[in-house]
Amino acid sequence: MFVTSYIALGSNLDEPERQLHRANTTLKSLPGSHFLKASHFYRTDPVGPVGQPDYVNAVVAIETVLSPIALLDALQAIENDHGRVRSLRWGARALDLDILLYGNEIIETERLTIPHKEMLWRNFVLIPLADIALDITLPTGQSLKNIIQDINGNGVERLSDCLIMEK
Ligand code: ROI
Repeated sequence: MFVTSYIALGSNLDEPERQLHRANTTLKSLPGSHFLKASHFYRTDPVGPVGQPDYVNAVVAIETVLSPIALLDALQAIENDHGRVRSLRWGARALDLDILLYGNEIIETERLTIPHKEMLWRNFVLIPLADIALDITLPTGQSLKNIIQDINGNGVERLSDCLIMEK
């Protein structure tokens, strides 16, 4: 059975926009999955350690038969392929792929927390997510419309018309 999953993309190294375009291309051929939509790209102020380059962020929707762990493994393989070195926590990275939502599931294991822990207060995640999923309700019962009422767009600037809607 296909489950809809939302994945956040972020990069602040090695031509971030190119990293995200490449990641979208790779995600389109993810095994057992169909690519549904991609948000616009956004230039965003770095959250966390100071002195990092700006990020480019986006969110995509896929439908997949992969289990959450199989999806996580596939995304980590793509990150590694983009030369990400998992050294510094919260440090600069060529490509970060995070599972935000997996159907209506709530998952808390050592490797996975879904919905993604920080998504509710990161405008660099919520703003692109709202491009493609404004009408969703999270497994916690909160509607995205309600959540984004409380956030501001400071430090998040739309870059391009890179919105892809395939279905
Ligand atoms: N800051 C921004 N703006 N975008 C990100 O994707 C991002 N990712 C991270 C931390 C270091 C928290 N900061 C970020 O992992």
